[in-house]
Amino acid sequence: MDNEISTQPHGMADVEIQEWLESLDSVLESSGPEVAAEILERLRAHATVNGIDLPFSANTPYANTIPVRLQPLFPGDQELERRIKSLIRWNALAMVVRANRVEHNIGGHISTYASAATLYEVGFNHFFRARSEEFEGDTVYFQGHASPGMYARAFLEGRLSAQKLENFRRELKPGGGLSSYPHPWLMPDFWEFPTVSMGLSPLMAIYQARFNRYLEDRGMKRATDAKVWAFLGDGETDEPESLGAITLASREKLDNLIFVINCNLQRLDGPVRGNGQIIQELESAFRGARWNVIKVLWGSEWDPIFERDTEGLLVKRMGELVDGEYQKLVVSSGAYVREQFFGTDPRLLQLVEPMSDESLRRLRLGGHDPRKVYAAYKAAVEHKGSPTVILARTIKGYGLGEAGEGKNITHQQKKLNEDELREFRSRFGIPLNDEDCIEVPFYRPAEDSVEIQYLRARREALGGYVPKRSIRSKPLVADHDDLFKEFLEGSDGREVSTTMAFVGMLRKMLKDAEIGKLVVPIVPDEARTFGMESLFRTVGIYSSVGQKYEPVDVNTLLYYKEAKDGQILEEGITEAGSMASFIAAGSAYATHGINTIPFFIYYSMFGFQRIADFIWAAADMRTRGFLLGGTSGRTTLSGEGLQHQDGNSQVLALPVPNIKAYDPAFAYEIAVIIQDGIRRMYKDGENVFYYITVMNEPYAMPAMPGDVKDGILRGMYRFRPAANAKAKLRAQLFGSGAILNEVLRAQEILETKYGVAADVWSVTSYKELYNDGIESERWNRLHPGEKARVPYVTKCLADAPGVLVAASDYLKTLPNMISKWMPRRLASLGTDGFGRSEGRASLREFFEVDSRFITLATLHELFVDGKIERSSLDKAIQDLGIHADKPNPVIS
Ligand SMILES: Cc1ncc(C[n+]2csc(CCOP(=O)(O)OP(=O)(O)O)c2C)c(N)n1
Ligand SMILES: [Mg+2]
Repeated sequence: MDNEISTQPHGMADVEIQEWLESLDSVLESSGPEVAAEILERLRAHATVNGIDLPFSANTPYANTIPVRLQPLFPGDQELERRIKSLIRWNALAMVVRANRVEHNIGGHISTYASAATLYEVGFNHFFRARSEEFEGDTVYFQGHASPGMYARAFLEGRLSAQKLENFRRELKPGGGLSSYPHPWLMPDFWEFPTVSMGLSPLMAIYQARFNRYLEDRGMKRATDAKVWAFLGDGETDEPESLGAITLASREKLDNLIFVINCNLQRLDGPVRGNGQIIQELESAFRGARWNVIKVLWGSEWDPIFERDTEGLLVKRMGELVDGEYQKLVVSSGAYVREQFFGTDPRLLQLVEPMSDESLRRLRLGGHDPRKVYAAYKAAVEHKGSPTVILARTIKGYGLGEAGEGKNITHQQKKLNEDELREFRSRFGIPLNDEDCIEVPFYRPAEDSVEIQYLRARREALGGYVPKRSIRSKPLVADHDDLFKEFLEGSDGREVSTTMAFVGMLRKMLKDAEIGKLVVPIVPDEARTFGMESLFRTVGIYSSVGQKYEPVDVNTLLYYKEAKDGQILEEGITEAGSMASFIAAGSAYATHGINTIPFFIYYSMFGFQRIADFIWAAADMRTRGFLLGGTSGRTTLSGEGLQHQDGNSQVLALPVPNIKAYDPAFAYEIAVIIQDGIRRMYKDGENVFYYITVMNEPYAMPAMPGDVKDGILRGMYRFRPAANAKAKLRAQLFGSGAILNEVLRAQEILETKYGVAADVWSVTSYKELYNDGIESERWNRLHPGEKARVPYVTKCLADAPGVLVAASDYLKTLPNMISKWMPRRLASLGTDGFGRSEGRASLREFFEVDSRFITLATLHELFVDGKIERSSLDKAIQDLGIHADKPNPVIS
């Protein structure tokens, strides 16, 4: 053992190593770190050339990145800041404990904030700049489970009343309460970013920082040194989204982005990496991705020990322990630390010989030391050329003592017994006596106390309070009638798809005087699929470095043009990243006071199905804009098969309360929906956004049949009435999207072959019809004495005779969910089941949604009603060429 330490492998004596180290030290001193780094780099190259195989390691030793000699002076009043932080700790704990006393299991988290308090307080007192008229402000993504700490601070700041704190997690109490986590939907004046679904906020933060640059490069906002800060849990980094876009951040040189990862080494159930070191793992991932990595592992108390350690034994020892051991060590007695940590080597023991057990116990971790955290933040905000991640070591449940400090149960600790409360009170010096403290009252010192004065002064110096959400954009003014008029007139027999029609509108919008600049087209490597490549040339693809190469297709009309002021966000194959851009652009009306209007067009199957949680977050954030599900329709997208053919997304859009989902069939329907959407979102400021499915089947676009705008927007209108309204056999047929054409063909077959006169309705939105239906029901239930409201669908069909048949390219549940407000039984056709890589006609036959099946369904309904004979039905089945024993598409 001794031997191993005093001489290195291959017999190199310590003294030799010492000489090398000393010469490096002298270079450092005389010429500075850049020259030292250059020498090391040259040495490495030299070694490689000479056949020395140096294993790749992106890791640095298990030590602070910023050495003491480069540590700046702490500019604040450390003692006062500690007292303020203690008060916030207390009030955060009080919120959770009180809430759970009133109602068992209401929940809340103490230990996340307890571990991160210093990380936040240094930010609040010295870094986070508020948004103001003059300055856009920093953008901060707070870790969701730390929200009690944010509320407790806002309480001290005088922004939230004790009453509000009392109603933590009880928004429905009189006077309102505070939402469990950051939800702009629930607290629109306070929270900006929903972060609690883990993994979303790191990705959103990266694209937010990138979008800020996009706005600057396009001349839409002034370039500033505003930062995007994202606070994450170390456990959270296991979500694939968390690290999924870190190379984008470095590629784009986003030095306006700072991640702070609170490395308490624990998640909910236990250690993040009991058998490894999460900090080293993250360091290598981020360094490998070329981020600036700053480790804040050890507090100032360790500095003199490091100084005494001239042989590097301490750092070596620190690198040996796995996180499971550290978790125990940091909450153990000084004697235990001495024995277990330093006891492995007499020379290590010697280092701490002069220290008492008590001072060993008090050795703090870096993330609990404001001086170390300040140094890291300062280095991060001053760093140029790449994003920074700060890996800060902390203890989960810091200060909870026996109640949970560092314990595996700590994440869910919500109750403290009397002794534990007194202990916490004493540890943080809260001026409450033994009796009062067990009531866990909220505590705010007097307005003129030094604490409140200091806290207010700090925030004033930083421009105001954070977090705070406000709408800073001015509403649009134009009505854009001219812009959309041409699309109401039909395509003159020319066959176009609704996707092409939409792209035509987009092209026109991009040229519009008021909204042209505001439009943000977003595509995940699918522009050609949607026929958008002409936009490459006209508005350019955004690239922060312009185009450093001559594109291979430069001689063609539609070449791949990248430009610094390019308008298209061509995100590559990342629906999640594109959605994060959509969110940044769609919330810029609040974040930046700019009404950017995102149009994110993607393969519809990879939207709601793949990134629904981002869409949910967008909804929570009151994001505005248009999602376009392209190549949609289970049978309309031919050839692509099971994974691509989307018959689901219109159903998956149902749960998102503020998304308007439309399945339009014709260009004029899309024009009406988009024009009205821009009005609602950007003129009237409504907190809705849009999902529109568009298809790739070409057909002639009709002109709008009269003024049916209201019907289009409300979800249905009669598109083509029956030719002979007086016929004996009557039907009402409902079609949507591309399937409307099948319905129109069925209308003809029914009329010419079977003497059935059918009206055809275009159902543009089952979701709108459903919401209207449930709202009418609810109103009637709550107002029994008043005139009953009639659902829109009921009104439409009040005088509509005959049997009812609906067909769409989505699940049958869509028409079924509104059938109860129809005057009679409804037969629904839809595309439940797995798709096939087949042609359109075969797919529509397989899923039983083509004109023949619509005809059959209508005749069958007439038969059930006793209007036609069984023999006629049998004959029709034969004439239509339908095989009764064909496979069942739902399960085959
Ligand atoms: C997507 C998602 N999955 C699971 C959870 C439930 N959850 C909440 S906190 C937590 C543990 C958090 O650990 P970490 O990220 O290390 O944060 P810490 O509280 O330790 O700072 C889990 C699993 C969640 N909020 N989001
Ligand atoms: Mg953790």
